[in-house]
Amino acid sequence: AGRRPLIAGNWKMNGLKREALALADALLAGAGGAGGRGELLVCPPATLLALVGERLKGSAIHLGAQDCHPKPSGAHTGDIAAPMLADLGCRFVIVGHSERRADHGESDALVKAKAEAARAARLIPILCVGETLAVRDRGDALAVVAAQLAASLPAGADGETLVVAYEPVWAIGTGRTPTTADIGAMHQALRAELKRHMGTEAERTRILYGGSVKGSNAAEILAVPGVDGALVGGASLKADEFLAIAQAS
Ligand code: G2H
Repeated sequence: AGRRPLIAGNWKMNGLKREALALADALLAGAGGAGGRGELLVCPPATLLALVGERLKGSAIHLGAQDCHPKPSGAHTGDIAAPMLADLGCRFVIVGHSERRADHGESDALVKAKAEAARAARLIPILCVGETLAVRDRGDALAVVAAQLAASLPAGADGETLVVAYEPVWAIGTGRTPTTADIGAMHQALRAELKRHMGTEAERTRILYGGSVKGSNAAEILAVPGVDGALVGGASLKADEFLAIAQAS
């Protein structure tokens, strides 16, 4: 329904200043000629946001962060608040990535609070959901992921102020991807769940796929009905791979 694809690079905990600038420069050099309909976004680690943000300023490549705290400020040593990210020029912030849910025990309730904090700071949360292999093998993936979405959805969001990312945990960094039929079925289930909460705004909300997306499988994945872009980890660290994914959008 006219949703512009979003191709988002999640750099995770990778990169020092030099290589980050080299990657940003290579993306800037290639982005113009890359083709594809997609909007481009990179999410460097927090330490690189200011530097990469400066370099990308005025370009068509958006800046995003990988996490935020649910509170706008306060005594939370080591954490980073959403207004601080907005202040650096971020437009987006990933929340609820499975690595944070696993490494830091983040619950749906916390993820929801983070997504609401992001929206309050005028950032667009990229809300990640996805099932484990055990859940997939049990045949419960659609129901479990829809419930996860319902429990972590920020209040009041519309299609412009929310992005959802479906990332099956067993496909992350493993080189394994679900079948296109499974991806399509999940995206359909997630949009139906969004409809229950957001009504017609669900049709305007982008739902990305993430998990081992690379240049060679991007066209097939991005062609699945209901897939409105990709959240790319490993392949986003190589400019030519990321640009190839953008080209396929
Ligand atoms: C899933 C994805 C990016 P990768 O975590 O969020 O990573 O593309 O390396 O599987």
